[in-house]
Amino acid sequence: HVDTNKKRGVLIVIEGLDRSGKSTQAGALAARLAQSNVPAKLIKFPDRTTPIGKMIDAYLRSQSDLDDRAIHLLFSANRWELATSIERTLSEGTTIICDRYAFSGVVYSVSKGLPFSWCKSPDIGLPAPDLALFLDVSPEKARERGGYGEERYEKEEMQKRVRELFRKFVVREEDAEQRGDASKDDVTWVQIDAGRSLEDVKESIWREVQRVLEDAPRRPLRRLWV
Ligand code: NYM
Ligand code: MG
Repeated sequence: HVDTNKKRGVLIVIEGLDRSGKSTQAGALAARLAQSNVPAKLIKFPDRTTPIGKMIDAYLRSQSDLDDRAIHLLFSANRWELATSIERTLSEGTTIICDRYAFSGVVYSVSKGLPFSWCKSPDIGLPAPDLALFLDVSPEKARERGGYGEERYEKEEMQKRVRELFRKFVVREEDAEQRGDASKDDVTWVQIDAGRSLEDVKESIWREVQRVLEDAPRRPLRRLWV
């Protein structure tokens, strides 16, 4: 007997620049969901623990060099190797908070000069997030927070390009929504001003999450960019 009343979990993606406070906020959100008795699991991409993840890690720390397309496909493969487990977890009723997802995949690679649609294609069909939060922070704020780290991409010029591209994702989706465009990506984006205090950012995120926890379980899980 299948319990058709059992609510599925919700897929929440948190995206943003390096230094935007994503990981802190993702952790805080997981804790808050647990306190509220919502079963939740925190995951992050890249998942550096798998064999593919280890290749990505070596690349990011400049211990290896890879063609831009090759590393792009590895980032995507790293998501696909976890896609089945994500779907299973959601169908068991556990909500997933995902620190970076396919949107990071696209914007970082497009920032290096690869074509937008080429970058999207390997991630077509992944479980689509019910909510994508873009934690927006200015390069100035990131600098105040101690600047970027030592990894590849953690340079101000690159981060500026990445920021503009993330914003395009958000705006494009909002526009499609308003036009009632059927070809829209079916991803609900919310931009969060992550330059504010930790507490303020936490509250904004919590408001959005409560809303999606109400609505999303009634809809089937969607596929990304199909
Ligand atoms: N990154 C992350 C990509 O270039 N493509 C991807 O698909 C993903 C998921 O990896 N600078 C980049 C963005 C980051 C870097 O991520 C490592 P993190 O969240 O700093 O560990
Ligand atoms: Mg980083």
